[in-house]
Amino acid sequence: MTNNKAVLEFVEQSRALCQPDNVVWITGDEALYQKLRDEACKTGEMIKLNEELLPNCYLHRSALNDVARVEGRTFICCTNKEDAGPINNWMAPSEAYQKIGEIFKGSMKGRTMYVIPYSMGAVGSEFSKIGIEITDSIYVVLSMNIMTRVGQKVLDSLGDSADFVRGLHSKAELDEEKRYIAHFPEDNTIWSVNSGYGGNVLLGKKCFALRIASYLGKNEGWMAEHMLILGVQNPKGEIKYIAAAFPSACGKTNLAMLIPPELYRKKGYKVWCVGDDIAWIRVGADGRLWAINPENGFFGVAPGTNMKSNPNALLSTRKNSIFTNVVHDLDTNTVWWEGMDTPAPQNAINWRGEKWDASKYNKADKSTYGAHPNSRFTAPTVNCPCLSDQFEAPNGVPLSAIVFGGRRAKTAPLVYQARDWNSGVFVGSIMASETTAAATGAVGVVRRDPMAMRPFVGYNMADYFAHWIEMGEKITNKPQIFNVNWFRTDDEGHFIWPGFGDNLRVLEWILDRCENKVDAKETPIGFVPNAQDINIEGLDITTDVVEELLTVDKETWKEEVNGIEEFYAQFGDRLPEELKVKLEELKQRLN
Ligand code: OXD
Ligand code: MN
Repeated sequence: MTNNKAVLEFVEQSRALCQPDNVVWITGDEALYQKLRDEACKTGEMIKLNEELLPNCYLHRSALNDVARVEGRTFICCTNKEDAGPINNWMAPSEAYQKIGEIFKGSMKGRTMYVIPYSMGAVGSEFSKIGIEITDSIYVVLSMNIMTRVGQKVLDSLGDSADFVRGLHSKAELDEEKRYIAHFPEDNTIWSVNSGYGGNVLLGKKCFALRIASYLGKNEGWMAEHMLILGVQNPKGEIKYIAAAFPSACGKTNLAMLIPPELYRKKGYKVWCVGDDIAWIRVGADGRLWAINPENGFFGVAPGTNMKSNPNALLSTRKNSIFTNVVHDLDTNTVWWEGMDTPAPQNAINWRGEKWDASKYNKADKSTYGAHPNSRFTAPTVNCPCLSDQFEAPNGVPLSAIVFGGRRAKTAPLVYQARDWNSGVFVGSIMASETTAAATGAVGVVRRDPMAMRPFVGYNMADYFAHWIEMGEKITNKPQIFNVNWFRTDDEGHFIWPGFGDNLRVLEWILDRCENKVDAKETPIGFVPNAQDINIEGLDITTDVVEELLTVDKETWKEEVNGIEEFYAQFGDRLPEELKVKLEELKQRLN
């Protein structure tokens, strides 16, 4: 396995603390994975699905109280409370090690402890980083093998370096009251206990690739972002890359795997997916920004995924995948979820593991759902029909544009471009998403979610804004920054823009702007398209409707400014001067 002293020490310390019956190293050996799958099926932890229809696919059910990320129990444990900032929960490292250490003590008695060496990013690339996750969950071992690059090759690449992220996870008793997801950025360490939910326990993902990595990026001069990466290929065969940040439930996976509208397909447009959730971004030797997707799989929300909304995502899950908390169709031994474009199964088990009667389904009553609304699939990226051939490129892909977005019924236009880098940072910092009751048009609560990183910045959010501004000074060949809003509604609360594949029409304008091929109109918040420059050929909407989608209403934005001021106030003096200036400038333009 390895002679790396730091790794052996970490494994030994974890063994002494958690007291497992035995220790198994995950070397990448397929026979071992198969043994673990068989064992998980024997204990009921997983169910093997129909080998012909879903080869090497498994169904897993989590504990009923353990179905989502737990932001309230997620902590940044750095020495000074101020360094965690006003958005994060904070615990002193000594207190956290003591308190959570007590919970880990003996938590693996009677169980096996698995040691998973994994790489975020292609093994051996300069962009990549290594982690060791220790866990008592076979589900975690098998899911990490889908989501990251795992095994002996990672240990070989690490050599005798101590530069790896130490992740310790135990399901313990899955006790909600004792559930902690603790990050120690100063020690390159993550402790996760009493959960089995992916976002809390697949430590390479949110914990490492965003929270710890954002802290590393701040210190090392790069960025870890909650962004998809896609490539748009034009009819000339040129591919331009875009990274985009959206809060949950705003269609990141759908955009990353977009299928161009027929009109565009005929012309020769293609969209290639590099990643659907996380981007690690650096300044290249050419002064441009280069991005990799550090993951090796998709951890997607199942409900709503179907052959119309996102065929590429659905097709990605047809082999070597794990489904969590979806409906089990007993007749075919396959899976189903709400929003699947096939009839609900008659003989089925719901996510809770109970017999499920599809005829009682009522959208308003969650207790009648077959699949949990946050049920998931874990699928290898290689399965994705539109995976970019640059997915494994060690240095990633060059970014032409960065796109922010949220769900706003009224405020934000379909698309606008920031004036310059710092204006773009301002646009990202004021990102927000609304909970809208679309049917009545009622505007819900606005949650500020800067750069879609609210739950994922491993340090003070104000310092994170400052880091974005510092990065701008280093990028000599800057990408343009945009904001999109696919979710504008009419007075009856219906979405005006068709969305999905037709979002390519907006990406086309974005890329044209990056190359100065198209004019724009100046507004108080930035540049919006001239309505005739958004291609609506073949759509059921008129230029007037596009005009409406692009309006920037001053009164609405004055109200928005109040919300921004309130949000900014919590950062006090730590908020970068540059952003205060941008806010003042916006206020002046609105008056
Ligand atoms: C999320 C996810 O919660 O990607 O953002 O799972
Ligand atoms: Mn995400």
